[in-house]
Amino acid sequence: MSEEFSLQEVIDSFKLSLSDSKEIFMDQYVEGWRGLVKLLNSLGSVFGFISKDVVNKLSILVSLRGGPEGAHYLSLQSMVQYELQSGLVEGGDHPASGTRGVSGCRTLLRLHRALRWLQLFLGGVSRDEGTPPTLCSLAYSQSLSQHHPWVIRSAAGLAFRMLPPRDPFLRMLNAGEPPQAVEVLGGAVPVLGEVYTITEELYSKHDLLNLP
Ligand code: 1PX
Repeated sequence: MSEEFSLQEVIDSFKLSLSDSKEIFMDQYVEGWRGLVKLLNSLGSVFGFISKDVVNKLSILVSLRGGPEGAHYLSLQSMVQYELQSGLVEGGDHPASGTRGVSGCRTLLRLHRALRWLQLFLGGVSRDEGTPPTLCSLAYSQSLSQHHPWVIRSAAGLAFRMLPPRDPFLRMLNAGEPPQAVEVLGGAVPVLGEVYTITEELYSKHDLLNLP
């Protein structure tokens, strides 16, 4: 994977994360997020606190996947089953993989909620319903913000105002000129939507949507 952000690479990773039987593979899911971090990093230092949080969550998932229990973290479905059976969902210690007090399920839940934000935001941009700062803040208020305390909400609000206008934003996606980038974006939304819906159903079925 190149150092530069590519929207197509992100879409491909999330697409590849879906198996034929609609399981979601962890490695490709993390890869998709790694791609998004590249864009966050290129947006400037006001987005640093967001990127740091995502990187931190990805490294927890990568440690669990690379640890002795790694086989259980092959997919989101196998992770949920394993952590439920082992009493780890609320946050267990995994000394061998170096993670303590956190679970894969609660860590991934934070990214899952953010994926809803992304789906709403990119949907709005692709339909040209407003400028990136406006759409970003609208999508945030319809999703993630309910899970964040005031201090995070206000820092996020400040960062959103620093987002570039539509055309420069579309060019940052590295998916061609703005009209082509819009087309690629339109293709991204259903893929993110499918990953989101499958995860939402999985978490809801096991009553994991409010993990602390
Ligand atoms: C195709 C281009 C799309 C743009 C890509 C940008 C991807 C950004 C993804 C943002 C992910 C945010 C993850 C937040 C996870 C979270 O909720 N963490 C909080 C709770 O964690 P805890 O472990 O304590 O329970 C944590 O407190 C969060 C801190 C960071 C602030 C999160 C603000 C989220 C704003 C989302 C919008 C990002 C703006 C990007 C603009 C393009």
